Amino acid sequence: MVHGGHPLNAETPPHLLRESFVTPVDNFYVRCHGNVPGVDPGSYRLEVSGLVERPLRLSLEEIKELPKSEVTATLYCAGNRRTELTEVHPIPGKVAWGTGAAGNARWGGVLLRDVLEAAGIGEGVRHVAFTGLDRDVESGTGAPFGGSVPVERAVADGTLLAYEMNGEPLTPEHGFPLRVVVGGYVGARSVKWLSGINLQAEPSGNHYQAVEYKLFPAHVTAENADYSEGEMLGEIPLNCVILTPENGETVVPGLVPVRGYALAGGDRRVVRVEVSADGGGYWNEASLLGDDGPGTWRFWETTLRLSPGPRRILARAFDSGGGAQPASVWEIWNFLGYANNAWHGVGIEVGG
Ligand SMILES: Nc1nc2c(c(=O)[nH]1)N[C@H]1C(S)=C(S)[C@@H](COP(=O)(O)O)O[C@H]1N2
Ligand SMILES: [Mo]
Repeated sequence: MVHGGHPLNAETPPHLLRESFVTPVDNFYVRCHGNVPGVDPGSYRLEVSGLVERPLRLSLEEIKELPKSEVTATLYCAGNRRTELTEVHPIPGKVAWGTGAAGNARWGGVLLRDVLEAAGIGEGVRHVAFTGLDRDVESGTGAPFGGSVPVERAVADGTLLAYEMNGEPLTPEHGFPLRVVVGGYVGARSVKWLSGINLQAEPSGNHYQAVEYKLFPAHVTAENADYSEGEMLGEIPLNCVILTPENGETVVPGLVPVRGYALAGGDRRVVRVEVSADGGGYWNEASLLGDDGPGTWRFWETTLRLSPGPRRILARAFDSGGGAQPASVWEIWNFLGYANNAWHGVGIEVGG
């Protein structure tokens, strides 16, 4: 489902997303703020600079000589489920994501930690900033996309410089030849077409760290926002989505399978998913399938016995930190439309 050709933005329809735990590259959502740069792998260089003992300028070959790691990690766009937030108040000028700006892949590459250690992490380093090779269209600045993560997350096991996605070289849309993958963090920090890594005391000053991808309280609007305020998004908020049945679907009365994904942020894990067919009065515990650890979504399923009539099915998750989700979008509306993790609902018709 394409939201725009330039910049290229597309999401995965719900039933396709639920087909496989590892999302095929062809079905994987794409989120771009500018062009898709064509990068020549031969002349490509990655610069590592800032508060380091030895600045580095690495070719792709030199990067591939470092020990290879493989990580399963879910990319999750902070704007996923924005459309549901517009029920409270319109969010003009922003991509109208449904539930498919998320995908799970097997990433191959090198640990960011290994590259940072080769450069030598200098004194006073608090943040690791990434810059891409694209030219931004959305903000009108024409500057490359960028963002940062705290140094503790940069050296964690789930943070990779990836050159492979599901066993193949990255495709142009997903960041060829090299991208960052930060498990447990919003997708915006997983910078594609990576050109530079800078070690610094402060978070990145890039538009997409310092201005966008920030969370504001409900009383702040586009007109009165002070963009130096607001909380920079980092760890993915706990979330749970029903993928089948889909909104508006008609199902046969009797036993109806309900399936979806759930995802926790940081190092937390999804420990329980509950599904309700009566507006949240009674909750059935769903079965959680598989567990690839933090940073990776969990698929879940349950079966509800449904009699004819219109029904609204709700789902919610709980994480290993005791975290739970807000019941309604009214509790979390924000004018940029990020981090919607209210209980997810689909309206279906039981009958036929
Ligand atoms: N250089 C660059 N990196 C980027 C972006 C971008 O526009 N430019 N978009 C970010 C956002 S907001 C998300 S959600 C993910 C999406 O990754 P994908 O397109 O591979 O699914 O990439 C991130 N990395
Ligand atoms: Mo995103």
